[in-house]
Amino acid sequence: MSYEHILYDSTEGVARLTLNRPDKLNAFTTAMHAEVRDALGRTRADGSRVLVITGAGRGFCAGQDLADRAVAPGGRRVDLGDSIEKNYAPLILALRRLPMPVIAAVNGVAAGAGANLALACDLVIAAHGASFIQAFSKIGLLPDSGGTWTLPRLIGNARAIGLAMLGDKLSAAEAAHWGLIWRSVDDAEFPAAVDALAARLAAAPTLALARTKEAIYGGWERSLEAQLDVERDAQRELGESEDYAEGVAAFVAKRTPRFVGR
Ligand code: LHQ
Repeated sequence: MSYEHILYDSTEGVARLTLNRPDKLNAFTTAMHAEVRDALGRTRADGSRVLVITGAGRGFCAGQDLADRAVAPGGRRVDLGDSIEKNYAPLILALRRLPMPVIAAVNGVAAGAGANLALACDLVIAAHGASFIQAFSKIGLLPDSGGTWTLPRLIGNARAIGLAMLGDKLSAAEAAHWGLIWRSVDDAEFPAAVDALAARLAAAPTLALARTKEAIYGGWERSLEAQLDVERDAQRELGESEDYAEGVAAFVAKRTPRFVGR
């Protein structure tokens, strides 16, 4: 499949998916969803060990393209649930299930489903000039793409409800201060900071990171007792991995480990 609305490449273990409709602040159309789905399907086969999602131009993603025929009412009834079922929900679940870390490199405004796409990623790094807007209430909708699940878990009900009901812009710095995202960095340092983070994760023990994200996200649904069992089982598996053997050997030899991701 060739891409019209995104860019995708993978080099040295780093897959980079760029939403590429800059004139529309990279708002999602049905066609763009199909391309993103296809690209996500490539990441494992092409040997990627980390995925970076970012936006072309001055925005990260303005959420659903409100002019797309699939969702624009214009006097007719539209089934928004259909678009969520076919496009947004599978996208969010695919990111959570990807057995590698996913970085949202938020270069500019992230609004509506664009904000919640970023928040579904494992690490969110944003440029100071970027912002997050739960734009849904402005058009009579509720936060989707996992927003009602993710927001309270990250920042608590009080702030989640404030953001969701008011739809105000939250700066990247404030988002980092609230614990909504991992880090906010100076605009000038942003590209290098993203590259450094991606390179570091691409050289990390990928299988251990995959089990870490599974355990942390899944833990919200479990008791402590059940979670301890999950940790035991995962540790048993990881204890047999090449990366564990390498990690211990490198520690004992006082050298830098060379992880292969298995
Ligand atoms: C856009 C969009 C956009 C189309 C900017 N669509 N063109 C799920 C399932 C089904 C249906 C419904 O929704 C969902 C999930 C959702 O995501 S709902 C929420 C959808 N998103 C929004 O409501 C955000 C709408 N955008 C904005 O509020 C502003 O554009 C923000 C605050 C993001 C940025 O404002 P500015 O920096 O002032 O830029 P702008 O408004 O001038 O936008 C630049 C261009 O991008 C402009 O096009 P034009 O041809 O006039 O230059 C906008 O129309 C276009 N654009 N967002 N979502």
